[in-house]
Amino acid sequence: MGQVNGSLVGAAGDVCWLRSDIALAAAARRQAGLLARSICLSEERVARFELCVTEMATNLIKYADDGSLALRVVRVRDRVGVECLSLDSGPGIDDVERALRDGTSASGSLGIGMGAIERLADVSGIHSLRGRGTVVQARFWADGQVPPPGPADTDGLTRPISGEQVCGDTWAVRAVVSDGAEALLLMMCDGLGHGPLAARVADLAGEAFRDSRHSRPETVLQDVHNSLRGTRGAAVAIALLDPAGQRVQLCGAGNISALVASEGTRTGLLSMPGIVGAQLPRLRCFEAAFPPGAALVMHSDGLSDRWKPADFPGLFTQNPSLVAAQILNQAAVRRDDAGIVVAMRRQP
Ligand SMILES: [Mn+2]
Repeated sequence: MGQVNGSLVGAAGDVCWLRSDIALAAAARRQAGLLARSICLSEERVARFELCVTEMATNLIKYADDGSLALRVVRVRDRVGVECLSLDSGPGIDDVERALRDGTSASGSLGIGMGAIERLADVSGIHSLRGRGTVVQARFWADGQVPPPGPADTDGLTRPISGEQVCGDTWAVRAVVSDGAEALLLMMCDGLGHGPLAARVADLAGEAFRDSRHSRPETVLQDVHNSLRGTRGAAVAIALLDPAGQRVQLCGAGNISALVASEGTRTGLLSMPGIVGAQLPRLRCFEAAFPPGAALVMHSDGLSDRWKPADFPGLFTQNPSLVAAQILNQAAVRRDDAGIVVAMRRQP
């Protein structure tokens, strides 16, 4: 195996959030075209992405109480794609399987058009909680090829506090060598406050995380701390995920929530009180098992930590983008930036 330290697996990029209103479909279609052309999707596939996004926008306006679309460029290792996520607060779909078959949604619910999205997109998904809300995903890879799954699949999502364009929360994932085997390092960072100054802190943390030569969570956190000196500071947690050893180790300072969900159980991983960049406590690592089928979820205090995996039946078999989107959809508080990162170990 080659040297993989410093190889970025994924990171938060710009996310364009569009709230549901009568202009949504036109705005979303325009944004979809811009993003798809920015990664040089073929014109035929640009048109398909636009069609998907228009369908998702139309569904939101017609059938959802309230909702938004998140459009973004996604990068996983050296691959690039575009994605649209639809998040709404209800009423939800009674029968997702049935909704995937076109025209069978007799009640004229959100389900209409879901079959078309599934056929058009390279990767699609839907997760619905009756009365609480639905998330829908459509992803197009630049070359149309779905990348093979890694040792653990990761993804995240950020949303700025309403009224701001930039987000002070960020996440990133890096491949490292730990004990001779490939492992993953994940960072969740919440720059204090919000707006451009918090986003600047998030950018610096992202750079420090990417450039760190280390693979131990506490050493990487120390590197991030050194880079954030003189800024307003951040809450940061770093997790080392070792698929071969089936363990996750976490070191955090400040208010970042982290838990491992596995077969209905939930193991919390503690962060120390402190402010990264200003007041770093004596660092300690906490450890939990990470067996096949487990999911590691880390998020900022822009999401309530009262949610429980048991409240999300069927979610943890979905892909990490959809998992991140539904937890953010259900648990985010509107008065802060929201950020979440998820790692999932596939069942063999
Ligand atoms: Mn916060």
